[in-house]
Amino acid sequence: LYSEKMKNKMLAVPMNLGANKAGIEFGPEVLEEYYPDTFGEMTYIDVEKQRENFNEPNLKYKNTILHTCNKLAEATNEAVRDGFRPITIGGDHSIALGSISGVSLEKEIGVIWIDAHGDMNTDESTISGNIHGMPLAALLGAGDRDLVNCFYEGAKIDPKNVIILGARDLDVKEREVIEELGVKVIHYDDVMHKGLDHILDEIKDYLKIDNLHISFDVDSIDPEHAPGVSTPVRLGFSPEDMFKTFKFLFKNYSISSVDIVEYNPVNDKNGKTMDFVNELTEFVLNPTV
Ligand code: HAR
Ligand code: MN
Ligand code: MN
Ligand code: MN
Repeated sequence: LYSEKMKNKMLAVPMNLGANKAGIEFGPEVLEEYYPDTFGEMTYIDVEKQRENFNEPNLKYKNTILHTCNKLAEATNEAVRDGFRPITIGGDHSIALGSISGVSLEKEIGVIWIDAHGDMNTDESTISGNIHGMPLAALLGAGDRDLVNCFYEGAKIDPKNVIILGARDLDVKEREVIEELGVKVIHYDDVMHKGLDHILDEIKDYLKIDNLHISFDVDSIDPEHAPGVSTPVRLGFSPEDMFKTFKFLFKNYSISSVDIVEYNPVNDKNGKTMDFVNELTEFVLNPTV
């Protein structure tokens, strides 16, 4: 069951509005240009600009982001119904609101959110107003009603089936949201102190669900190895650690769907982030466990 081969459906979302910073929108096309064998078959979700409400400075570009997430949700939903594993290439992390909503309508899923950040802000706790800091909270039913009701009404996932892995930059009020909802966080500190093997055992003991969505933010990796992101945070996983983690996840869970987000080619150095994203995507497309 767990290492079962699935057909993949590659989706690309060239959007930066959730990060409100230039560069991330070029991710998919740069990957496609340099690695056509891996990224040549992506279906692009267009980002159609919607009229925005500038009285909502805590929800920047909400309407366009929601419009895009709804289209993405339709695409991941259809992929799952047709027996495919949707792989979404971002784009900023707000798109996970769409990818996960589409999958969760078809099957009950857990989520492992691999990120330097928690993405657990609401429109009330946010400092930046950037929606890429909010998708996980919205998926759990917290925050702005329109975000929470993306694709279909209400929460999409249960906090007991969620782990944030590798956090090392959480906002003060964001921590309160995490606590209120009861989401398990494995801080990067814990990974350093306990070692990755111990952490993987901990994940296995905690996440008792068959179907798992992996939402992978490239900024979870140490910026020494992956500088091509919009919001780098010092320290973080090595590429080797991440391959080990992905192997573990594919071995122990039925991976319903994957996001790979926040790659920003403008900040990359010698293409090393791009090379890493390519290698990781190759593994996801053809996992060997
Ligand atoms: N927590 C900060 C905020 O809400 C920074 C969020 C940065 N998010 C990402 N995605 N890069 O993880 O604005
Ligand atoms: Mn439209
Ligand atoms: Mn993120
Ligand atoms: Mn992040």
